[in-house]
Amino acid sequence: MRTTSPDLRVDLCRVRLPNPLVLASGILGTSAQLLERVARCGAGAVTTKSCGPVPRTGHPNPTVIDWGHGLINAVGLPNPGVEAEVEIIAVARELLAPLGVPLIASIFADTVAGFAAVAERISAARPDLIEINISCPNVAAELGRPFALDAVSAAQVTAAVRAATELPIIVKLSPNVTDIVAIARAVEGAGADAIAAINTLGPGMVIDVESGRPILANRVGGVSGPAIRPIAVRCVYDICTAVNVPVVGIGGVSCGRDAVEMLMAGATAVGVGSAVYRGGPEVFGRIRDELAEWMSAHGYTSLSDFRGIAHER
Ligand code: RRO
Repeated sequence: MRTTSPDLRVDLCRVRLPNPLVLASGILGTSAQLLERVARCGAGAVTTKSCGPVPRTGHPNPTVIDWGHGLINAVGLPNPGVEAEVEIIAVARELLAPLGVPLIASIFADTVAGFAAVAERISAARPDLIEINISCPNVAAELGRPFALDAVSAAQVTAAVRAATELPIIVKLSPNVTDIVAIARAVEGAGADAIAAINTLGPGMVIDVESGRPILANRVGGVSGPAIRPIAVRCVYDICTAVNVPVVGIGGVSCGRDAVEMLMAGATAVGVGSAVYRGGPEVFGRIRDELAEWMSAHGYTSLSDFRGIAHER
């Protein structure tokens, strides 16, 4: 008997994704051609590396290491600045359109007004969605405390960006807080169309025991990969109980089973980041196929058949 393959399509803020797997910001999102490559490998949407008002070099090397159970990074927001990013997005749009893979432009700034200005400028390049990165853990010394660490400032940034663009906005939250639900509620109230959770955990530190020195030049960095997945799943689960906007679940997803878990926690889409660093962009096709196989084996024909079922009692 022939069985039809499950329908992996999903709508995120009225933007259609061919499957729920999203390239997380910060991995391979630095050029239009890399974004296209990831899309061709099977991603359902791709996110650019976060871009700010002016060019930044980022931190000195080493900036990323694989510590055995995931990554630790202090890349330090290197980016070409919003004017150059507009050009990258314009080319990426052309390359991605025939593939039907939407583009998410990730932005940051060090002030509320800066976020609004970058959002307004980036909107002219017409990405499908804008991700507001208020949660980078690696630049507090230069840019100040992340806005994601308290509900009032997270809401201020969200409201300012809301007023600056008509594009759908996704606010990326930090796990490094005592009450992520309060922050999720605040950004929803301020006009977020979706929430991405989570950014990296920490900061953490890895020391080279032969030299006795921290390995990252920045000494500390954000921890990602399989070790943080249970924290990400808990954050997504808790946020989904509290808000009505869709959630992009990010954190340690590296196989179809992990994507299923995020969806069961209530995520509408699933970010993949560190797994791409280890396995290359081909991980998207693998995770997508594993997700489809799992659904077939369990008799599910669409993602909504099991999204959020971990909440059922
Ligand atoms: O560039 C970085 O160091 C960085 C960013 Br913008 C972020 O959002 N999360 C992270 O772990 N690293």
